Amino acid sequence: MSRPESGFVPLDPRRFSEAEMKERARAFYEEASRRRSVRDFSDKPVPRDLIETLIHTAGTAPSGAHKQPWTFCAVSDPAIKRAIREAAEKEEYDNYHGRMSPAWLEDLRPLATDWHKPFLETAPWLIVVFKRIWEPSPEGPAHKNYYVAESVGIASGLLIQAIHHAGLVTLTHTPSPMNFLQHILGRPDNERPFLLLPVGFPAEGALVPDLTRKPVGEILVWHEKDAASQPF
Ligand code: IYR
Repeated sequence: MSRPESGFVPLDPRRFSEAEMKERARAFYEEASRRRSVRDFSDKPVPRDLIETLIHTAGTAPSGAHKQPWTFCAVSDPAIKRAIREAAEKEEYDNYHGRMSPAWLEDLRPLATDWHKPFLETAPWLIVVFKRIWEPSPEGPAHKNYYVAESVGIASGLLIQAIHHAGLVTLTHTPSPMNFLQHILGRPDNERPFLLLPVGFPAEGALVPDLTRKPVGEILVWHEKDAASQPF
């Protein structure tokens, strides 16, 4: 493959034996499969530098044209958390009292969610993920970013996995609409809120819904030449 002579450096890949690869993949699956969305948080503090490392990891995500179109706000200020809770509960009250369809409410029933969002104050940190639609340019017109939802979605997935890996819990909270976050956090016009992640330790005795995940055979479709598809 031809590449320009400048602007490239050698890749430094890690190499494992096939057995090591399979073991690493299996262990990572085991770890990932333990992750649960948690709504009952402890107020036990989480060190600031730990949060910083988690966000550093999120920032390793690939992004369209490497524009890195994300900003992460880490909120521990109780006054700001309260303002976010009040605004989220106001929107969610309206969602649960008419804005969500009967089918949607029925689908949420096993999760036992409602408009009360105490975790927005209990959790020691709220990480608010913003997508950057465009980049301001001091001279000339603003530059539009590319594949912003894909890029920020991948960064958020990495962040969620990093949180889990560190032994903390989170919830992909989606108050809707959530433009209030832009105002409360004073974010500029090129940013839009994407996800709200309360982060902390689970409350003592926290419960989670008794869910199962789809078996891999249900989510995986093979397309191979000459190979009979192998049911798991
Ligand atoms: N955003 C609402 C409703 C809600 C939607 C989904 I999709 C969930 O998985 C859970 C809740 C709320 O946060 O309550």
